[in-house]
Amino acid sequence: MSILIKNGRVITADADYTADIFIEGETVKAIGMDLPFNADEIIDASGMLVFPGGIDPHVHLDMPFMGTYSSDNYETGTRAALFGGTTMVIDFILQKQGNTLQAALDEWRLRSDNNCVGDYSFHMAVTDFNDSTKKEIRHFIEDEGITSFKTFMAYKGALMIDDRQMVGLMEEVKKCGGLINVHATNGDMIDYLTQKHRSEGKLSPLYHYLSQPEVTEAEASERFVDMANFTGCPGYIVHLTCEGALNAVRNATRRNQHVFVETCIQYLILDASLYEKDFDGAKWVMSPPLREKKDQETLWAGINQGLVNVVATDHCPFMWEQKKMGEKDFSKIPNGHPAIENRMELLYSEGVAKNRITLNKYVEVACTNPAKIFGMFPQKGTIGIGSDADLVIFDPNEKHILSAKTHHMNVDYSGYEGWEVTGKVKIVLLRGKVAIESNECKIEKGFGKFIKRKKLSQTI
Ligand code: DUC
Ligand code: ZN
Ligand code: ZN
Repeated sequence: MSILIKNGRVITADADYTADIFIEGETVKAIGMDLPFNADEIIDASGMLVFPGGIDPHVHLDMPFMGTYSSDNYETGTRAALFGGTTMVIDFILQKQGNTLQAALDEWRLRSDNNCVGDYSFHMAVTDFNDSTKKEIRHFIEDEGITSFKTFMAYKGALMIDDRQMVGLMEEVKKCGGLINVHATNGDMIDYLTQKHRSEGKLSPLYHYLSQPEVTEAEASERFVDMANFTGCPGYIVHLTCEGALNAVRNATRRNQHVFVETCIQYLILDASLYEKDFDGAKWVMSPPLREKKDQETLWAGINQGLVNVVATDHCPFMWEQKKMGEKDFSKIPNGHPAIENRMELLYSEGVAKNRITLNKYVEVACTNPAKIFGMFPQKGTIGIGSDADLVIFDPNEKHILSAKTHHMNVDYSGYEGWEVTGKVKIVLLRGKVAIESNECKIEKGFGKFIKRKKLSQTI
């Protein structure tokens, strides 16, 4: 099967030109003006932008969490991702405390294998680092292609590890050529503030926000950066939200340390005033919480300064009925918000169309850097000869409205209901196959492939 995409404006992290793209099988075979190839299918991309497929390296599908499961499974979640121009996701496996990493991988595979529509990989969350976990790390990096290890400095009593475990894990991961991802917030402080608010009868979603002030994230980010510096282990801070935390990373650059930083689309465009809407605020109960307008400015600037490297989602949807588990107590609201389908269009509309970032920067943070940092470049994350033909054909001018009535995520509300966005994903190709066209998904569950990742480079 071959496809010729004609006359698109091809955008990569470092180039912008008009060309044809010839695809044969799963990969790009040629790029150039007026390519002289016959193809089984021709797509006219005149007036359109052509991006590499988006990569969202932070999603939680079908995940057991806070007494329930996130409501998108591997089929609905990866399909919704494709509708929004994201061709690959990296999901999280959670080790159960007292169990092995292998047991967790086996459990996650039962839910994910043969169920994905789009491509996927896993990070391994280490929630119990001990002598036997230590022996499993090399196998994951070298044999399973799972090269990044997630740690939680919060969720005390459930997922959190202490600094002793963190440093031990960092030493081992560094030795084996992997990377540590971290949820960097101070779990003890958050636990104290949460219990204090509950004992004072302060139970609305607003107190979720007030239990996780900026200092809890700034402090933990600084501690993480220091431990990464001490051990020499490559580090990646997930869902960084605020000025204080970014300053910790900025300070580390003064000693020539680089820590990778991810923010999520919601932290760039939503703010904490949404928690003032009584229980409706539960739609945006996530950890860390939304912050202030000044933090949004810091994060946009951080992208342009090269301090923020990736824009992901932390997609972790729950139906409204599930959110209502915390109607009488904010600490029981399942944490998370749906965005897997909206990330690429929102980032274009709020970032590129509003002149906050360039087109090249857009591709860099939404496609290329996730592929580079997580060991998939140049197979993924760019448009080049030999790369997987994961492509998004995008109309930069079409305006449309986001709504739960029209989205494909398995969740009955939208965090962006009624938002008008400029720019629309029109056609998506995944490994040379048309996956999305005319607002329809053309591929089935099982098409999505597990992508084994390489060891990580420490530079991007
Ligand atoms: N934060 C969330 O909001 N949901 C899932 C896990 C996390 O860290
Ligand atoms: Zn997290
Ligand atoms: Zn997460």
